[in-house]
Parts: sequence; structure tokens; C-alpha cells
Amino acid sequence: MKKILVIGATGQIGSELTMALRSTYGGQNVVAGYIVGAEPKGELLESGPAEICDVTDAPAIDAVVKKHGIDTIYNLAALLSVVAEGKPKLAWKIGVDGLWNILEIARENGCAVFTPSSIGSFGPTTPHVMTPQDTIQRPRTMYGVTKVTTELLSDYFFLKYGVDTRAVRFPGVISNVTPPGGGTTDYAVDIYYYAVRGEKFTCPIKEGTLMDMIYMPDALKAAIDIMEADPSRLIHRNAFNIASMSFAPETIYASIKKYKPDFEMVYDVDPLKQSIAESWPDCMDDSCARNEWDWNPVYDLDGMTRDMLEKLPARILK
Ligand code: AKB
Repeated sequence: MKKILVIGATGQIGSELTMALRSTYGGQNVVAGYIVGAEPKGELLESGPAEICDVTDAPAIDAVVKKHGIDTIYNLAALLSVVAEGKPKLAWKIGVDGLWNILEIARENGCAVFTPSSIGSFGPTTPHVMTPQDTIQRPRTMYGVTKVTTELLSDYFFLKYGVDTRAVRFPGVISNVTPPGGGTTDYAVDIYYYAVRGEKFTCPIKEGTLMDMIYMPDALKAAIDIMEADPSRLIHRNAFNIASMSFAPETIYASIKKYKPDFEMVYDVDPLKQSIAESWPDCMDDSCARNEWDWNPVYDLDGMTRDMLEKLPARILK
């Protein structure tokens, strides 16, 4: 049985990934790593061990890895795209210096490592339609710079030291549990909160702007499946394009309107978010993930909308 450490276990992806890993591998085998100020609560706290794990504190993480006999690290520590533009040095410290710490600890302790990349690793000169697996990556955001570096450094540690690094490029992740903070794709989560509360939504992204998105259950499946994949089939490692759905604001709005006909949306475009969104792919080609480890998402846009509108009210309407 794997012994897993999730770094960033109380964040948007981490909180649900930790629970999914615990249901697959057993609660005691998955350690929730968190930073002070973002302590785990409720089910996350009660269903397994938790340890303070600041990605910039290598000795502390090394001690946690040794204490729990960790063999697999999910490293989710990062600042999202919009926040990283305001704090570029911190984004580098967490995303790159932090990753260096994790990779060194993995090398010394024989751990496999998953550190996600993102559609943010692409830039304005990348082909935007059916963006290939191997293509131009010249992002102009600090988030993108850290994500391309993540991919290169993870590949380097695999090729040079044999550390079993694998990852996916996440689209915008949509979930009804923990809200994201400071991303360009956050509008596609926020819109459901407004729809459920019966409020008008002001969209910060321009009509017609396409971006890849994914529903959380598929994102979790990808993170678990890539780490379980047969290594002899992997031609690529860091990181695989995974696609599931691609839409513009008016398309998600139309999907919600099918179930909430009175819902209203207006636009007030945020120039920073818009310029980042326009530099990212319209839709990625994920055939390498499909061929090398059988990636096959379950949810389309309407399937996600139905599930979001069914589950979100219980969480936010008290
Ligand atoms: C963001 O918008 O910054 C993230 C991402 C696409 O990586 N959700």
C-alpha cells in the first residue's frame, strides 16, 4: 500500500484529493500536509494524519516523510495565476524553490512525486486550437514561468536521478467544495455560486474567450491514475495535457440557464484576467494522455452543471 503525503492538503484541489486518496489507499496511509493558518477541519482532520508542511521548509518536510515512511508526494503548493502576478517573487519561492526541496527529499527518500502543471504553462505564441502535447511554451505570466520550470525540473530529476516524477497540465478546475483563490478560471466556479444564490453574475472574462476546464471528480481521477500508470507505457512524464471540456462564458451561462431560466449574467471585463485568458489555449489535444495511460474524462459541461446545481445549495444555503 502506498504511503502518501499531500502538500497543500487544505487548498482547492488538495482538500478533495486527500479525501479521494484516503478512500483509495486508507485514511492512515495519506498524510494531509498544511501550512499554519490553513489547518484541516472536519472530515479532513478526522479521517487521517495531518502535519505542518511548508514547502519552503525542507528539513521539516524531510522529517514528516521519514516519520510516516512516505513513498509518494503530491505537491500542490502554488500561487494561482492572478495572485502570482501581484507576488512574483513569492510565486517563484513556493513554486520553484519549494519544488526543488520536494525533489531533493524525494531523491533521498525514494519517493514518487506529482507536481501539477497547468494550461498556464502555455503562452501567446503557443498554437491555441488543439494545443499539442509538445509545443511552444513561452508564457508571459509568473505563474506560467513557474509551471514551465516545474515541468523541466521534474523531468530533469527523473532523467538524471531516476525520481519517479509524473504530472498533468490541469485546465481550470471547477468544484462545489473548496473555492479556488486567485486564478483566471475562477469565474467558472463563481458563476455557480451566484446562480445558486439567485444573484446576477458579473463576468470578468470577455464573451467568446475559450479556455479548457475540468470538473473536480475528473481532475482527481487524473491525479490518481497518472501515479498508478504503468511506467513502461509512458513516453511523456511532465506534464500531460488533459482535456475534458472547453467553453466561453456565454456557453457556461447557457448551460446554467437550462436549469435556472431566471439567472442573469453581465460582463465587466478585468484586463489582467482577460490578457491571461487570451494567452492560454482554446482547447488542448490530450491524445498522449489517452494513449499512454488511458485518460478518459466522465463529465461534459451539462453533466457538470447538473451536479454543481444539485450539490452546491446544501453547502452554501444555510
Ligand atoms: C488559474 O486560473 O490560475 C488556474 C489554472 C488554470 O491553473 N485555475
